[in-house]
Amino acid sequence: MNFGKRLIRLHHSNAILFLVLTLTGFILFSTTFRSVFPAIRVMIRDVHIWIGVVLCLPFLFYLPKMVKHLNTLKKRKNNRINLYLVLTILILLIVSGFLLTFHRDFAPQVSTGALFIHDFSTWFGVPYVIYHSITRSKWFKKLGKPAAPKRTLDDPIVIDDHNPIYTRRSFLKAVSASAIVIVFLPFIARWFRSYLPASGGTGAVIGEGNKLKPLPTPNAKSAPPIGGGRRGQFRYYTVTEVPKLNNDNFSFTIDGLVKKQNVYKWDEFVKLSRDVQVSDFHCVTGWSVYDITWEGIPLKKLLQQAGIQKGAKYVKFYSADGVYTDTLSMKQAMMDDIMVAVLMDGQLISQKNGGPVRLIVPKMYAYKSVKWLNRIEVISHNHTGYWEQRGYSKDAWVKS
Ligand SMILES: Nc1nc2c(c(=O)[nH]1)N[C@H]1C(S)=C(S)[C@@H](COP(=O)(O)O)O[C@H]1N2
Ligand SMILES: [Mo]
Repeated sequence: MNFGKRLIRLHHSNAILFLVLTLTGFILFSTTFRSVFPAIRVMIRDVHIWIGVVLCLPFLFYLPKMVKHLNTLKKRKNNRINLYLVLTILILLIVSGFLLTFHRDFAPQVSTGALFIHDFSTWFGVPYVIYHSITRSKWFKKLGKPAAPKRTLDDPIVIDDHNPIYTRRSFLKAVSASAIVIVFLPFIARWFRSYLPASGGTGAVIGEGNKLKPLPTPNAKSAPPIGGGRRGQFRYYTVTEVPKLNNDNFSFTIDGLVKKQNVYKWDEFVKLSRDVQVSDFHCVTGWSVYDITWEGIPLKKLLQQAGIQKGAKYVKFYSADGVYTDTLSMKQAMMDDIMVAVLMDGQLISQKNGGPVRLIVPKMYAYKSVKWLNRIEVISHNHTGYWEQRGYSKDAWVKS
């Protein structure tokens, strides 16, 4: 088989792989899909990674032939630009994909950067590849005809049907490019906005769909936040509908193997004395938020006040969503920086962020940090949390 034919074959197999990568990538990225196939989420991630690896192989075979290929493109500037673009996108995706796969072995800053590059090259690469495959297809080439008859240098330049200012092909190219840009622009804009600093954080108390009274008065260390305000953006995750909490349906229970069981209503709960701490927040999918000032009740304090009974080995956390749970060993639960948090950067934690009350376990990946926390149960036997049941590692420690 000659080089050209092999290149075309390579294109077809790569196009299919790229399509599957785009689909699995979209499922992994989308926050709405978290509740759709939670059981196969880890499998989708592994498929995504392995297809990425498979896509590297033809690329490696191609590299030694690249010089030869470039020579055939000497007179075709557009094709050369296309080649460089595609190779740049591929290299960015492969390197950042590699770093994301093994991000637990690196500092969180590495995955923050890798995730940005992976998203960035996807948001620009996918529309570009779609454009490329449309405008290079036989179907499109047929549409683009008839081409103008070749002019010789002596002919006067006449603009007519055969020689329009824009050929039909370039007109169609412009149309497809604009259509693709129009479809993708809102997504790209939304993704890009998530990296801009949050607006409107002026110390006002926000709760969105949650309606709770009285509102907690922030500690002096919270407003203004001693951490200086968080850096980075949360991706709001939920595996259920977002629960709406108000004075009637809010309760906070501490029970199980404790000496004093307790069920707090909101007005009692806001009276508990709170501490302030600054910590970072890491999701195992690669994003982080840094220097968040949390105000809440240290878990250790709550447990000590309740009094631990003999035989108590684990602490189980429940969410008001009725589905999500996680556990810590008693020793882990006694770490000083675990917090039952009520305020973030001086504001009531918003509904989609897990408010009014969420758990914060700074030293572990955030799947431990149960949102809409409404019950703490001290137990004797281990319980496997929501995401651990679905393939997440039982070891959630973030490497420091
Ligand atoms: N109840 C509940 N808590 C949850 C989750 C969830 O889906 N439901 N997702 C976890 C995961 S994987 C992460 S990364 C963080 C996300 O917190 P955020 O939505 O406030 O960014 O919440 C954790 N706690
Ligand atoms: Mo996460």
